[in-house]
Amino acid sequence: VDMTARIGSLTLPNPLMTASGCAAAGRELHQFFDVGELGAVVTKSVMTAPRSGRDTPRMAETDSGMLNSIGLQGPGIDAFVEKDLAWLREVGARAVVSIAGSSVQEFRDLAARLADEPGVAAIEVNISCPNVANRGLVFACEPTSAASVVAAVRAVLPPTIPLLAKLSPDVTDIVEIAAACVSAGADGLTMINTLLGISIDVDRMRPRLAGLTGGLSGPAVRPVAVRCIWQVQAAMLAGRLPTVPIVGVGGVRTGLDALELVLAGACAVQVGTVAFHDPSAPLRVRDELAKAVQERGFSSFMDAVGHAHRVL
Ligand code: RRO
Repeated sequence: VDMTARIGSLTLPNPLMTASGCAAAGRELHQFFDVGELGAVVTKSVMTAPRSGRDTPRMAETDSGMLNSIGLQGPGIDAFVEKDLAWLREVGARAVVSIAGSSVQEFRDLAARLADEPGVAAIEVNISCPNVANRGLVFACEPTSAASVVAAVRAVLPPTIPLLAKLSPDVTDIVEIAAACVSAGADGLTMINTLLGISIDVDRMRPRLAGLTGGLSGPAVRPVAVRCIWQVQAAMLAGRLPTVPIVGVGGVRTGLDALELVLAGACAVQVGTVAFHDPSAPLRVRDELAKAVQERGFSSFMDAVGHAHRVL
């Protein structure tokens, strides 16, 4: 079965990617498998300056998923370019670089810096981090804010670098946000970031995370991801916004989980939380998805994308 995935001008050997944040630049995973085998490695969102992130504890396991309030810890763009991007090039991985800014100007500067660097397969603008100090900085929660980031980044990137906008599930109307991003020049949409949550330790009778709220990931959010992908794909099919590729992410642990996102409309799938206890999961999911697609009679992966919307 032909597993080639197309995201605008970008052609990938397969649709499996890491999810941003779950494996930094992929070094940890490379101990377990060759990250060059993936469709792409999506890097942890990088900001202009180095950051230590939020206070600990900032990870909490719950029986319905993982909560994190990392708060954009990272090396900053200079060290990222010098060390991480160079390493990804060395190992032959396709790099989708996730960027995060606390202003439109910061997003633009980050994109301008990356525009001239070799080895950037695509940019994912993270406008949906739930762990920013001020909810007003979650650009993906408001259509005009989302559009202003996307337009500013698109303006400084060459047309050869696709721009993905990563959306938040914590919005009233995901289609409205998606449409604003596409109108502003997004070449694709990544859905979804984590879902805002709180967990309380009933023994200590206090919140588990130092920062109180965190982003929920893992299997519990998969139906939310499927719903967001479904709604945006349905709106595209109905002509309510131009058709662009959707990259699906949310609680995928197996090939059949990935297939669910694909049938809803995703033409690539990111794997995150499961890799914390099964580091080779992204590659396993690739192989399981290939088998599942073939077993259902598709000769190419792209034929399965959005199949569940088809009228019989
Ligand atoms: O670093 C984080 O706390 C974080 C980010 Br940037 C994000 O986009 N999603 C998330 O769950 N955590």
